[in-house]
Amino acid sequence: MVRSEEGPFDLIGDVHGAAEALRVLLGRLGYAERRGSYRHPERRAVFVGDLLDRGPQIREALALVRAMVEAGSALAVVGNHEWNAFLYHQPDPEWPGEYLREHRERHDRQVAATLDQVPAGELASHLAFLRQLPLHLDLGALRVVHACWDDAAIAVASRGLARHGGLTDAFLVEAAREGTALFGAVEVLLKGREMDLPDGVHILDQEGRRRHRARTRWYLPPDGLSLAGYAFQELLGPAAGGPVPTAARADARPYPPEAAPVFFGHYAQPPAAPAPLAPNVACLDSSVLAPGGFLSAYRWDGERQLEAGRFVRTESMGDPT
Ligand SMILES: [Mn+2]
Repeated sequence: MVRSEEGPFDLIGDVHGAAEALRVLLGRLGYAERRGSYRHPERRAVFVGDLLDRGPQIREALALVRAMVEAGSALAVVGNHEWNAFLYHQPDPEWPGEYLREHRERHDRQVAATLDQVPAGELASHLAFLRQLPLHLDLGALRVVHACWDDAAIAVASRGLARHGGLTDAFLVEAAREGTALFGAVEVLLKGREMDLPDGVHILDQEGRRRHRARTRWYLPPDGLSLAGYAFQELLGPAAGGPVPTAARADARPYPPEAAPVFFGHYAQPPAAPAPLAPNVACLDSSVLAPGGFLSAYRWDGERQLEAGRFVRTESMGDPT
């Protein structure tokens, strides 16, 4: 059969080592294991990144997705956890003995599950494979990025990839340096946009500490929205209903309603029935490892207006049994 760049595609959210959930999801989507990888007779999967870290079956998840990509039955983009892994394992040429991502306690904790579960040689092989994946996918009628679609960031990243010949060591060195254009571009694509919060409003981070920065709903125009409405995270404090700060409004580049549908992960959504965030915007990170969370996919057949009925999900896998 002829397979065009227009699909059909099944977009799959952040796996984070939940290989068992992934097998269930692929089964529901009609994929079956044949000749060493999951395949579908007519469709291809697209992974939005964050395959590793945190979960119980990271080794299996990496092998499964890699086999699909190598067999041509899936595409995938780099997530911030893959990116962090590249930098964590890459020696810093300017500081002998150091790495591009410093081996300090918080960073060690983020990669601990992956290092525990995946033998070093195997992980090195998987990281070399993952470094061949793109930072974004523009399939014409469909767009995929881990966190935030931003034309300016894509232009900078694409020039960097062309200049360095891909995600080479030299690319990583340049993009790891805060202050370079490449650093900023990779941050936006893989971690999204953030805003500074004014006094009287904060978020609680994963360690329960108050933070005065929050992720923005970058696809929305901020005019007329409250801070709480523009933030991707739950805002606390008396000023959460206040207006979006001027700096964040100036920084905004809302996703055009006439642009091709865009899919991303990254923003762990509270457990709820999956639905598009806007007619041409969908997030597929449904917190597979959290209590009540699940793994999500979207069955895309070329439509420009996304439909709630096309989401496919696992049961909640994160609940203690
Ligand atoms: Mn992420």
